Amino acid sequence: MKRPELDDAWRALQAHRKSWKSVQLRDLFREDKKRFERFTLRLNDLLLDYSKNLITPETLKLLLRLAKAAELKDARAALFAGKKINLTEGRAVLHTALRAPADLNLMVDGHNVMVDVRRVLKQMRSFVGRVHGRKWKGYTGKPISDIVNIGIGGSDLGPAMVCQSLAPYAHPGIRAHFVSNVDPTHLSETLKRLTPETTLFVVASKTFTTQETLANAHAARAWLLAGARDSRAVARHFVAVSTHTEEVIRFGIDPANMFEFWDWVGGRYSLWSAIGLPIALYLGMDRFEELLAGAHDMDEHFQAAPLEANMPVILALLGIWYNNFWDAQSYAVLPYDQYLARLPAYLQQLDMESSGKGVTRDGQPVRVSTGPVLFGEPGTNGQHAFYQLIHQGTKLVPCDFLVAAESHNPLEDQHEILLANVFAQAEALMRGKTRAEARAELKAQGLKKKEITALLPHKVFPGNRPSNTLIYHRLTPRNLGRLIALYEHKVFVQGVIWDINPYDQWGVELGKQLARNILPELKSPEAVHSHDASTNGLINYCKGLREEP
Ligand code: G6Q
Repeated sequence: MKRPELDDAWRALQAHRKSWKSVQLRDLFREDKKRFERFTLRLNDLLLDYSKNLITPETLKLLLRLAKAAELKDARAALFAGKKINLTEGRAVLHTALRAPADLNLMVDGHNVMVDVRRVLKQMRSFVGRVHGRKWKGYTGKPISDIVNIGIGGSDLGPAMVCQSLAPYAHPGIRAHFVSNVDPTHLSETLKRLTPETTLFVVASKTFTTQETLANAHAARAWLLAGARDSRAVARHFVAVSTHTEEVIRFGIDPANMFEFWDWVGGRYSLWSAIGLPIALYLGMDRFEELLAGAHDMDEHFQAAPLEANMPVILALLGIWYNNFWDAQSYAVLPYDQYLARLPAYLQQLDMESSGKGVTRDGQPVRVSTGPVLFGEPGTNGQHAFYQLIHQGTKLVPCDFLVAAESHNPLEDQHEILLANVFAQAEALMRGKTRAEARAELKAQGLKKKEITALLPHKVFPGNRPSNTLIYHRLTPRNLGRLIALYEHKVFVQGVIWDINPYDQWGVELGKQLARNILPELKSPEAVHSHDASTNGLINYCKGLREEP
């Protein structure tokens, strides 16, 4: 930390943390009848209840002091203005421009990037219209029924998660599939269910050099041509989304069928760009634009709301409180919404690739702990699996619960059962169960004194386990846009306070480099000796197995 005021704010929080030794959340709720009103925020129908956190007004005051000392407002202004805040790649970070109102102008390197944004949105709308209007036809003249997005990481997780989340809004007659893994099983199992004449491939790659994506795209083209037996079919069945026209041409896709985006859109922040084409194809362009509008709602809130009433800022500061002052190593995202089943995987990339950094923006080793391990599963499934550790384990796992007040699929009282469970989990984590409460229960069950003594320690819940609850009316495109942007800005705020660059990902490079060396070794018949004993041993053992019948 360079700035003394930041050190002071940090030390004040360390001192404050010590005062938390004997505080119980259930007591804070009893003492402050306004705790819910005090610690909730709303944006339209989206409500964030953060009252079940290990905080008092004083905690928040000190956390906000930290945000101010980190000059958060200036950093936020630089983000939205298109300053090159991705220092290691020399790039602006402008996913917010992709969802900005149509009349905005935003200059980067002397060029109004909004002209490009509007052009590509128009191109997407026209293309989606042709596909939905059954005017875009496959090589036998049949309309398209299946979209297969071939991409990985940022070129897969966002659109895949959004399509799954918004399935109730799907355009009739269009199915969306996502192939990311280089494991040939992923593509093969997907194609088994499809027929070439009605399938459209969207090859999505910012660089268009990603090994996995190109391997899958080449295999998909061979599958198409095995059916079509005419290379002209490629133009009817392949479109590309990329920043690299030359690479798209090299692959053999007509640049007329290319949807462009730009280096100022980071991979894991790209679903708002043409990378969202499969979303637009699956849901329709109007729904895609509602998603953008939702994200823009959150952008406006993030820019305009005072820090103490600012959802992304509050979520970020709470994360910092546990990560840096309670030594929490992980963080659980628990959607009580089957449509959001892929949200934890999506947020895993957003958060862990952005915040998993060990050096500061100017290249010094960080002095504080950075991003936590994020995990999660939809409720109620997780309750029957890993929640035990969250309730009674030795680790503090802050949780975010997400739930819609209304289901898209009302079925008897099942949604009410779901709601009862999400509220109960947050309550149970907060309240816990004291020794006295547990003892009274066991007594009421008629257990003998000796049995009670033996069982009692197992029946106690320590409580004081923090959680946020995000609740919204229905999971609409607009609400989903708001939620995703909320987490994007949370990651940004934490990056400012930790003084790291959330927009690069050099940590994924080494494995890629080494895989490039190993591939030819695997293909050659010779035994391999160029690595450490373990890597040599594994490669040679694997080669031996592959020679067996
Ligand atoms: C995301 C990362 C990474 C990237 C993939 C795919 O922020 O940069 O997940 O999206 O490696 O890259 P391409 O889009 O270039 O194929």
